[in-house]
Amino acid sequence: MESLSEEVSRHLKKGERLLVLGGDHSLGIGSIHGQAQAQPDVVVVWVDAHADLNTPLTSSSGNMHGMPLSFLIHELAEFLPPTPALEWCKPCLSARDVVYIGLRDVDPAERLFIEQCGITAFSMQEVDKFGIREVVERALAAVDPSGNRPIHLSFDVDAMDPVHAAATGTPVPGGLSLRESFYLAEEIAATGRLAVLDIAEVNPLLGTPSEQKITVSNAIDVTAKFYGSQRKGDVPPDYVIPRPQK
Ligand SMILES: [Mn+2]
Repeated sequence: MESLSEEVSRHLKKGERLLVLGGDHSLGIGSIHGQAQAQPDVVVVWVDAHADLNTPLTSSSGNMHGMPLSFLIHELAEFLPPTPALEWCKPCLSARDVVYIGLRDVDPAERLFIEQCGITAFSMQEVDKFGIREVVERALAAVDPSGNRPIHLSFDVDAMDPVHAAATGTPVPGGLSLRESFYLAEEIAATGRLAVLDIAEVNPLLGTPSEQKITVSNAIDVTAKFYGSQRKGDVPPDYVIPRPQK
């Protein structure tokens, strides 16, 4: 995790953009920490069914993949016990630099942290209420009203409905449709400020062969949208329409 942080930081300092493939969502610790070292003004859009905001003390499962953001947000530092494996990781985000989209399975402590620290959160309830267009607009306005900060987009495939992404460790019904996921990705791409993208929790060992295929294929398609592929059609820069010979 520490080496991931160093790698992300090193590549960003060279002016590169990064795609970090998971693996479980604890990769967000290294990925975001690394970006914050290179780009201290980073904002984080966390797209997930889960808030991943438990501390080792509030987690009922003890799974590190349910905790990554708790190690990164200053406001939670007082709730964290010493964690030997993560001694290198110092909080690097303010609660107001983080926004959630897609939540629908949030533990009590996580809900309280969200409320008390003032993290902007759009659960599936808000997606239903406002529509994905307004949610994306509000989410970006919340963390980056002036529209000039580098974006870290952390995409857990379980944000999508299990119909579209069943091959994942903790699927939760009632998630983002494929079209909502595409729209979100297209809008983030359109900002031109996506510096690091995490794609987490694709697990091709889970589910039926058909579910595995669908999950991987959808994860690839959503990833392409984050990098500028559009549903209205793409034209490669060197493409020329063939004409008949005269
Ligand atoms: Mn999740």
